[in-house]
Amino acid sequence: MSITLHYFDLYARAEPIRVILNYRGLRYDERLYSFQEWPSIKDQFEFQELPCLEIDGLKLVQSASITKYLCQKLGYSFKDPYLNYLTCSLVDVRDDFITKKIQLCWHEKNPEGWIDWIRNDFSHILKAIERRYKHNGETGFFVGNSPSVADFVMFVMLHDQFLREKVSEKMRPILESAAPKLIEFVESFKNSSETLVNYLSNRPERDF
Ligand SMILES: N[C@@H](CCC(=O)N[C@@H](CS)C(=O)NCC(=O)O)C(=O)O
Repeated sequence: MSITLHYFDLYARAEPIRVILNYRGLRYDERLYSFQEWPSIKDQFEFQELPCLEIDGLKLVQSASITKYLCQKLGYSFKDPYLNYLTCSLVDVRDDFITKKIQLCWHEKNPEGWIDWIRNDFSHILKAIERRYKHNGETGFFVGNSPSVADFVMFVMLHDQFLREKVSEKMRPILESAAPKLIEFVESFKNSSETLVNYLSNRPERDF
């Protein structure tokens, strides 16, 4: 299966896609565009935005839909409408989160405002996410007993924003005080895939 991910040199909206592919140990190529060259190539993509994933002879766009497509294709999904809703609603939570981060950190260049927003406005969402995790019985997964798109997007959001080495000194205490069970989830999910652990130790360090 030939797979190519088109994006910029960022984690941002592409990282859940990379994490799913690596969790499963799938090989893929990446085309990372510079912001200088982007205007001359954006017409090649349906909504003139990235990420785009080429797979199965298709050019898929819209990051949340790409993650759901991949999970369905790889067997990380549920047929039951309610279980499916439980997974997709967490995809929406992560989408809101990354959209807010892009607005504050990228467009408004206000990283301190971003941290304040997490402390003051996002803590109650972290608590609600933790309640979901506990309600599922702390199985190591957010829904049922197997990986789903909910785990991939929550893993990326929690690991990259709060726990990875570069940010953990400042950010880990916020998560520890609001929703400590989510730290256990991140550790357990990471260690459930050797190829994911490998990817995380070898991926380029990116600020965003
Ligand atoms: N809803 C879209 C948003 C995509 C989006 O805004 N992508 C940004 C990068 S994160 C982009 O392509 N910016 C370049 C542009 O709009 O010209 C998604 O989730 O894929």
